[in-house]
Amino acid sequence: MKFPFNYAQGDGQSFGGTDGPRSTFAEAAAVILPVPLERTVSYVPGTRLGPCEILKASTQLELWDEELAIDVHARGVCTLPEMELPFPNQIAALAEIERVAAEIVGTNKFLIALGGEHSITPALVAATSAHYGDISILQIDAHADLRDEYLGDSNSHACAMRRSLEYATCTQVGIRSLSTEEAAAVDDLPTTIFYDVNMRERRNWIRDVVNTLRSKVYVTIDCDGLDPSVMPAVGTPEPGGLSWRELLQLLRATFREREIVGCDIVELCPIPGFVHPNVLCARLVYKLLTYRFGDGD
Ligand SMILES: [Mn+2]
Repeated sequence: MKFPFNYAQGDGQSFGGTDGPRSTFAEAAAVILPVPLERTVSYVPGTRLGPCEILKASTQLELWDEELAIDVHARGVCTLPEMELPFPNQIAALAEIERVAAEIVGTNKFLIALGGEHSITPALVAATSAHYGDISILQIDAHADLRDEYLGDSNSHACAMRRSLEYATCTQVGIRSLSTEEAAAVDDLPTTIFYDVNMRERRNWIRDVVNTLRSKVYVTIDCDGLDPSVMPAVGTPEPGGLSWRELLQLLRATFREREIVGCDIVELCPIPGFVHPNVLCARLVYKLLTYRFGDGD
């Protein structure tokens, strides 16, 4: 993809479809970037189809948000074409993602990236921290993703947060899968983990999560952080996890108390003919936009 984008209305799939108001890149307050990277998947493949299916599902959404009583599309939402990532290796692909993200974040627009596998997150965090300085990451995920290397690859999806910690501190929520080596390394890393097994024992766990975060926050949502009975379309499912309502409560509290400077939704692995997970992700994009622009902004 070249920058500046030659984005004319009618190109590509747009969030919310063609019925709602659409913005050019220059007009938009929020930019949706589809990043269909799939290189290091270790179990069920298909996450490269995630961005396309989320955008398709988004055409079925009403534009009105009843929770905050707002239609956030009026603030300007621009959907960029899917990134083309025909690179010979993962490092080159990630460099291109970081370059494009830096161009978007550099305009102070609110970036929502749609994966693709979780390995895209370090590139997005690198671009965001380069522009905004000290940031925290809020990660919702089943997996710690703190391996220094996985199957000989330090840029694997299983290393996504370990690489991201090179740019930001992290708070990890809903974690219920990590290796013995990761568990041993946690205390020496700049991360705070809220394990799914016991995080709800804290009286006000959502407030406790928010209190760990710096004033500027990047949010990365791995779909498998949700309960797989709510979100079955993931490549590496784990029992347990957040409910839809818990996820929204956590996000709304974080957006109210902190400045959210970028987000990604990753690891949707669409199941052919089974649309509810795609619709969930589309609604999640809409909620991120609504909480960013509709709640006391
Ligand atoms: Mn995960």
